[in-house]
Amino acid sequence: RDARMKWWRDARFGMFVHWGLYSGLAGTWDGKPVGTRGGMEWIQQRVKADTNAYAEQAIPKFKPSEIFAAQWAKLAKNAGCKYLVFTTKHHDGFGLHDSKAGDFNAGHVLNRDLVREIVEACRSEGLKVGFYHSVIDWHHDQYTYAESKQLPHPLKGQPYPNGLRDHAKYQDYLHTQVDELLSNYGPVDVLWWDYSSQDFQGDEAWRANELMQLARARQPGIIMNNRLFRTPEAGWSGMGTAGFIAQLDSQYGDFITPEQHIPSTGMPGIDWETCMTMNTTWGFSDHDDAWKSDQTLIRNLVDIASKGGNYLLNIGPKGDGSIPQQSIDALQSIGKWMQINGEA
Ligand code: JFZ
Repeated sequence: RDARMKWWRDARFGMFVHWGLYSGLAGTWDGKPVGTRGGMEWIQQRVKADTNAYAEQAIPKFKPSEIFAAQWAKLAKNAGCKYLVFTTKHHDGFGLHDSKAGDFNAGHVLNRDLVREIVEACRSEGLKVGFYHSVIDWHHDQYTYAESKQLPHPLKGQPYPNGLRDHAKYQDYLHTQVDELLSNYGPVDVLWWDYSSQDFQGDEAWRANELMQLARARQPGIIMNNRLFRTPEAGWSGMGTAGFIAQLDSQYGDFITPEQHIPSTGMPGIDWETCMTMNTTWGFSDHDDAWKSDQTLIRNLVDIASKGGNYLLNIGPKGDGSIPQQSIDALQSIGKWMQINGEA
């Protein structure tokens, strides 16, 4: 484990990217702002849309340019990031790759493999590359959500449209897509799982042990975060960052991922990476103007690095893949600071 963690322990700074169908909606539904704060990658849940209504509004607004991936990778590189983790699939279930297992993905909808485009762009800038992958899926018609035990879902509590569901079918689909992602794109450095709930987690929810074994078999050097399980041993205790405890049995992942939160004393002996937004949303919103200052972002980086953690700083590109100007400016400022003060 030390061998596979080495590059990551030295990295200190990575770019997180939330980008998918929600990005084109930009926090607007039926022509109206859904709010000005909070995660707009959850817009489907916020407006309680079923997957068809969601896809109908979102797909026409998701129009990746030809050069978006090169732009991300260059910005990350110049900011001093050593790795880039992006959403291969978020909770809405829309995949960025070209999957043989289903048709709700960029391959079928746009005739493009956006995962390949992003991986190639990262490689050509010398960045390590990570796949965020949501085990929650609001699209798949066998994903089970109605019982109280289940994770958030826009239609939670309502009867299933198709009668009873068979969650095992969803698990098979999840495993197949993870297999595709780890088999068809060369080396993948990080698998960033998201996420289990207290009541619905691990083996019961995702056949998680098998999933982790699959990942290690396909990618012997891969490292994974701790969100596929949710137990004290996996470094969780309760919902939210306040409940994070500095404990991780490595069978549950290689590193801990507190969110929007820097443990005050670090976590001695534990590998940790805090992920943060630059405003208050992960996915792009036209309505969130709560941008953090350059000074705050740089202080976070210094604070985290001094406590032995990694900073995974998020951008939420727009539907065409372009990066909000505020994020470009901030990352360029960080890059200048890194040139003067960072290690090579
Ligand atoms: C999850 C996602 O729901 C969110 O959209 C974003 O992708 C973020 C990086 O990850 O958010 C979570 C997941 C788990 C907790 C909090 C936020 N948790 O249990 O503390």
